[in-house]
Amino acid sequence: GKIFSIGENKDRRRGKMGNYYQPEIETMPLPQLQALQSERLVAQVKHVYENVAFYRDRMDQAGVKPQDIHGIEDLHRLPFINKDDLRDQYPYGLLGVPLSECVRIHSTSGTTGRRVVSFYTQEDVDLWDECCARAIVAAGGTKEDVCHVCYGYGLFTGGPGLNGGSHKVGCLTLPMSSGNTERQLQFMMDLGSTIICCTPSYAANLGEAINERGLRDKIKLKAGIFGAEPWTEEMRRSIEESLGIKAYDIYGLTEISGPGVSFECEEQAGMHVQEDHFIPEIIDPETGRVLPEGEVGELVFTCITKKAFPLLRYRTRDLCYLTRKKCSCGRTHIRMHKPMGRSDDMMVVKGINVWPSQIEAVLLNQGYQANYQILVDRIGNNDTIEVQVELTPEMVENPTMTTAQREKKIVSGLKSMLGILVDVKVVEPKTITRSEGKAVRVIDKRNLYR
Ligand code: DLL
Repeated sequence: GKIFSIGENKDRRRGKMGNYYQPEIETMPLPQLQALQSERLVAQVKHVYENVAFYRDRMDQAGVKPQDIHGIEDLHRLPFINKDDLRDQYPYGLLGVPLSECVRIHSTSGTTGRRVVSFYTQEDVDLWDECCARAIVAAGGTKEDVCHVCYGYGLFTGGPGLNGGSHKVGCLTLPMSSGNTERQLQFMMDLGSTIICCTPSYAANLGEAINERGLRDKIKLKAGIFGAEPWTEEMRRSIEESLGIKAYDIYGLTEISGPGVSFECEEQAGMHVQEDHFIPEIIDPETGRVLPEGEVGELVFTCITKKAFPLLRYRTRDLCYLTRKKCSCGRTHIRMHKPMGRSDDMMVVKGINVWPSQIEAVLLNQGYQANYQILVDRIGNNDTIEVQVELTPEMVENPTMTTAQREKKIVSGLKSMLGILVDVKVVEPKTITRSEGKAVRVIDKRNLYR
């Protein structure tokens, strides 16, 4: 089918109900949206079967032919693909079009160290930019805005994705890339940046730098679009407060295009998945069974419009749940809860599953900022886990507790969250390395011996 209004943004509207970039798609009634998905899925399955030997083999093995797929109700019949398949097919094995049709690659070393390279046709780039434009408009962006992009530019998708979206919206785009905080602040003040796009950990660092320098009233920021790593509601509140903005979550992954696979609206209650391009499913990571709405499991995506790197039923390893509950923003697209962590970010410490986000929630609830690190090791047969967290400057100025009291309080908070005893060390401000892109929260020395 025809891909809706590529590059057209004349239909952009700021309604009472919300801000849409493409209202007729973003608020499309569900039956119509599902009919569109079905039509696109059928075409996509045919496309990959005809053009990608890998899929043809997999589908033949699974005994499914393109003509067996009549619509989204048949999606579950298709085989999954996972990160290992991407690695095995590196670099060209999953290409859906001749290389001469591709105009760009992006890549990620991935949290697990495996390289993933994804390819884009010009049309794929346009669709992706459009996805990012929807996210920017949902965060209140218009052509009057100055959009300060300090996600990394280069192979990482963050910078180029939000940059493309910002152009489509018509914002004045500042392609800052990451790092060099002094320069970020200078441009932010001189050019009056109103929207900032970066990782939440870098946003927290910028907030800290701005407040330390007393620049808060020289900054015009009103909204931030933060993603690429897990972050908690506690961290959202702390960033909103320190930068004086509304902070929106955005999700995506290189394999499925980049940022903008889903994004938050003004309700800040889960991210709308751009269902006209990506069909999400939640599965039981053990059995592969599709789970009903509302249950937590592994997020799986099927790309129904992308042509160069058309992944079907790709297992992301991200854990979350989906909801079709009506959203007051007026969007009809399904919402995903922010990933609580990846199944491969989960640490098993002393036999207990531990996600960094659980630890972060405890720390921020006790008034710390997200300057922490988790050190895991194994001594003999015993796992050790230590959390180091910085005192905030206010805690140093007005000490209400001794360090020992602080540590004891965190230990007990972590005990009730995780059920295990964690060593805690409260350290001086500025002792933990600041991140400019994705923060490194966990140092697991046990992995060094694998
Ligand atoms: O991080 C794309 C991106 C750039 C998203 C900028 C948002 C903003 P990758 O480097 O391939 O791509 O990493 C993808 O990061 O599978 C999640 O585990 C994690 N992730 C991305 N966004 C979020 C988020 C980009 N909002 C991996 N919350 C994904 C939690 C996220 N985790």
